[in-house]
Amino acid sequence: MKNLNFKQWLFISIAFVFLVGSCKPKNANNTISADAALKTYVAPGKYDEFYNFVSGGFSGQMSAYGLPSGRLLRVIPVFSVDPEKGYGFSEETKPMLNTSHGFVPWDDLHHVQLSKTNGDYDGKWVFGNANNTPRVARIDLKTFRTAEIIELPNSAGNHSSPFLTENTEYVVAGTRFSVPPDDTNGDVPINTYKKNFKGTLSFISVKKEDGKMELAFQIQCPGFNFDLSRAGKGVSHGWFFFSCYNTEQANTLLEVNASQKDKDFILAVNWKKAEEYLKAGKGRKQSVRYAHNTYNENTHSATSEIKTEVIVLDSKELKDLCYFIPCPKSPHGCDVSPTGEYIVGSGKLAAIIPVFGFAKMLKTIQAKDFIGTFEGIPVLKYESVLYGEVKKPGLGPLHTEFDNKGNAYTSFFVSSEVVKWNIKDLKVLDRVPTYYSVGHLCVAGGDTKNPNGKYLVAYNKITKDRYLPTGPELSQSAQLYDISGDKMQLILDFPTIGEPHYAQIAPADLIKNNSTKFYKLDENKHKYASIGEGATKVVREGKTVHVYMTAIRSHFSPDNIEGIKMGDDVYFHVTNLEQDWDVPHGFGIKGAANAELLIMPGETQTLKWTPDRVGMVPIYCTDFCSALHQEMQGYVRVSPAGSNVPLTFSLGTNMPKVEGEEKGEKNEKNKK
Ligand code: K7E
Ligand code: CUA
Repeated sequence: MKNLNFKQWLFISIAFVFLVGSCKPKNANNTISADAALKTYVAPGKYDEFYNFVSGGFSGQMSAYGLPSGRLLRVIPVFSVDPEKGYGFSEETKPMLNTSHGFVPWDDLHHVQLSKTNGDYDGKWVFGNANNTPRVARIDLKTFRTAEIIELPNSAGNHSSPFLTENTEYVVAGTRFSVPPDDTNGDVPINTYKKNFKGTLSFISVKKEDGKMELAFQIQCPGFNFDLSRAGKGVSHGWFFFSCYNTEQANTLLEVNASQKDKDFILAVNWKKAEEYLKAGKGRKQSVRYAHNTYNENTHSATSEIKTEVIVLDSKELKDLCYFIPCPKSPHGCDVSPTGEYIVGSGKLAAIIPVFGFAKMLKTIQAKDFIGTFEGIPVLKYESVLYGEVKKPGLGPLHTEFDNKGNAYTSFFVSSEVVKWNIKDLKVLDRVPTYYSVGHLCVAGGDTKNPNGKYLVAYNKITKDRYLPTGPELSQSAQLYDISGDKMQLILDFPTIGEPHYAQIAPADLIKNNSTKFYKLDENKHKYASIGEGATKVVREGKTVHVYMTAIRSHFSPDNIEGIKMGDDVYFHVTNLEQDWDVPHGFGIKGAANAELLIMPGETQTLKWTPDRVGMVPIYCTDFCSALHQEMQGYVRVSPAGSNVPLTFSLGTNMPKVEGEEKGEKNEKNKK
């Protein structure tokens, strides 16, 4: 079959929408065989075999599921505020969402990447990208918490991210939108795209010991849309591959104008060469502004730093750094086989899947077998780099992953299926429908050097008729397939949070035993921590009041506070004194323009509250922590601005007056 032109493609797409709209695939309800339930059944009290880390899309978060059960284990707040956990609401976590634009409470997380050593998952961290305000986050798998977020200058729409090299040397991030560089005047006509807009690839280095990220360098490229990327591995270690679309460089109606060319590009980047250029001082120092936010587990606080410089390498001037491989047609996924020998391009509008050979690419470069240059970058001859094409695979290929038996699995959005094919002979071996319109898929260990195989999950964009109706918006969903045999077998549907894009599956054994159980109180270096109830107090500094508070089953200390006045800003610094697994206490205060705190054992978190009226304000623990959880409460008295009610605080001593006792109020701090 020849490549479809745009009109043909449009016709097929429309025909498809009609089909899906009017009838569902045959046997949609009968595709589950009788043994599926056994294959996904994880008995109560038993652990799943795998963790599945799933992007939350427009929820901005990441979630962790157990496989094969499909049970949701945790939603990890990353780029969006989460009132459930106080993320982005507590004073300690607000700096995590700081950017050069100020506090940004939301983002769009598309891709997850587990850290790797020697090309296999090492269970230390999982990275996620922010697609809106370009950022990369690192989540610590000891705590399942976001530990670091770095913003990316010269970027807009951080889509081809956060893909990483086989030893997590770098996390890369290619900009989806090309834009005028940050140090130029961006106030230019939009139709000067070709002249003024640039694409930027960011290389973030990751420190082996603690995962600390630094923006090592950027490569300035022609103004395209960079879509996805993968690092080379094994034989191709040292290279990175990025899919590019809109090589037409259109700035309007991309739907049509960026679908003109028969072939777009995969950009091959020699990052070892980039390191040489960097060492040789070939980079240009550019003034920029970006935030770098880090969470410190000892102070239980995040800090945000604005950085002002980045080193940029120019792809036009620096030879042997970048090469273009022509790829049909508007490529989306760009995936590298376990050995690193093959690079699979997936043209959204293509009717074949091109598979490129890494060795052939090197030969083509050596022989200077170019068909020209694009903005100074050599364009390699398609036929010379091509290993072969998968013929008639399906419609709208998006993403490919690999198993441990030499097979590849590609998702097809338009024809709504997963297709299994052999990497060596490129023969299609099996196909199964998805319900419906699959985006990403993932295989257990599917982007490593040694995939686990066994399971494949398809992440679907449309779930019409798969679940009970829930109003106009239906859940997005995942479908689990057993791929251990010759034929793929659908064994489970499970709904997901937000919109799942990419996900990864790692063996539970890699991660589960490293889990932090609680924070040690004697390592708590929070400035406002109260280590023990004896350390609790309330301190006024002008119009700011600091409440040093503790929580332990089942009371706060103090739980009676008087002398707060209108015009005060009150900071409740709550330290959870528990030293046991899974005993959080919560903290809520009536009328606070804020969320609760959810404080883990040994941790201190701060809720800022500005009283808005005179009167009595209750506080309470929001997490059912003991039989007397409902008793875990207290009162804060708010008086008028000029009032002379003294600042007092107590626990257990502020009892009603007995008749005959001296007049006047008396509050005493409870000394323990
Ligand atoms: Cu959903 Cu990776 Cu943003 Cu493809 S992307 S589907
Ligand atoms: Cu502490 Cu409920």
